[in-house]
Amino acid sequence: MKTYRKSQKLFKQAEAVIPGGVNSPVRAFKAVGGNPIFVERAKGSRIFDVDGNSYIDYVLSWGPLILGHAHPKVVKALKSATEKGTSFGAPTALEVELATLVLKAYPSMDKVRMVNSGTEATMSAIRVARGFTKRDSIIKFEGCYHGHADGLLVKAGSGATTFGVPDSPGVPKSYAKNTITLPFNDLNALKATINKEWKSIACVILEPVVGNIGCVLPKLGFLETLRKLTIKYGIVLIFDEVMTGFRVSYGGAQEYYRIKPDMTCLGKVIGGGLPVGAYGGKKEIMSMVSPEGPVYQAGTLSGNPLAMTAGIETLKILSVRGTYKKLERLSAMLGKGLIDASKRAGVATKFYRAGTMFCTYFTDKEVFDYATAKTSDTSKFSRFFSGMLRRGVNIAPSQFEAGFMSLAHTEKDIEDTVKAAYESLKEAEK
Ligand code: KE4
Repeated sequence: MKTYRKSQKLFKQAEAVIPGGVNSPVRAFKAVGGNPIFVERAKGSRIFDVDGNSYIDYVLSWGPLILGHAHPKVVKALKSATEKGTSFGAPTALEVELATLVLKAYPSMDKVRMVNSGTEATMSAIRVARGFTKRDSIIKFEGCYHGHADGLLVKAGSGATTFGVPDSPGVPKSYAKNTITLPFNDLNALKATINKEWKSIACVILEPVVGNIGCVLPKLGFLETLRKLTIKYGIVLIFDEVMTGFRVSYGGAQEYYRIKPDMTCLGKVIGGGLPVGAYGGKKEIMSMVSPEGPVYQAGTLSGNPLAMTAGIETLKILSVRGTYKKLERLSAMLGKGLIDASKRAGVATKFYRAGTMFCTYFTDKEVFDYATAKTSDTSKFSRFFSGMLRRGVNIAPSQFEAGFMSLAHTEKDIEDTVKAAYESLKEAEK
């Protein structure tokens, strides 16, 4: 029987010194109830909590650890990099090496700038798009999360094509009014909005596969039409591939769906578990970025040698022939097993997957946007989550998050996961 005494004690201490006891809200288990486990260490496909419990991990730090935790080659490279100094605030060859690897994988980009988080990447990309087009409005889609910059914490105003309203206290109405929020996969709303507002629209930003409401796939023709419309009206198309990058495929969703965006945001995997974000695009757009151009963006630790080292080692391993074939085989095996477990347990679920990211929704409806994702039975999901945790499987503590596969997961891990899922599904159904 698992005990969580040390985690519970630590959580009490954490709540006294950190807001909500965590440094990022989703970690607090608010969506599923109970207290978070505190992790002591991780290796391969597993994490180990401070009470000595171990879990097969499908959160993988919300995506970055696609090689699995503490990959020996990444650890070795980081150790030697640390001995040479941790940050210089001056250019290094490592930044050139990672930028070159990223541009090779994402040919839609001519140049890329390293930052320290996905939030910085999207915030900066939007600023550059506004500077390039001299327009102020942006379009985003309901349920897409692009980090916590003010102008992105916005929900749809009343009526699909009116400007947004703040989705968090502290965001001035004046910031939100430039953000139009539309339903994902809704081509009618998109066409109506762009036809009406194109003169003021600098960019459309989206997660090409929406990982922040679980795993929502673009409908056939949605991305293609979006690409055509944005070209027609001179609107910058930004693919936020912070999560889908190197996850949906090595070249991200843009490779998988064969769409060339004007700008791309990356993060997570390219840092190999260290803080990195990146934004890039066509040279005529990126030439706007200071000091080459007038749009200002900066960062003390941008491109720091440790994060670059972890990213380079990670991409080198990912670029080895056959890697994504193995990732696809493992991900497909898990998907098939989870779908089968739901059928055997007699629980209505919908499973979606794009490469190595996936989600099981507790609904019998097809999920293609925020509204349909919200038809999920979140209390049933919470019971499922607790059952999986008790059985040694760590999944995201929210129905509206994606799960992730790593190269370190084994067939035995997946068999054990499916077994735990079957038992947890039956339990959740009661
Ligand atoms: P960060 O600022 O958290 O590095 O990246 C923001 C971001 C931007 N774009 C996409 C598509 C993202 O998924 C994210 C962050 N993802 C969440 C997971 N849903 C991070 C987890 C968290 O907030 O703790």
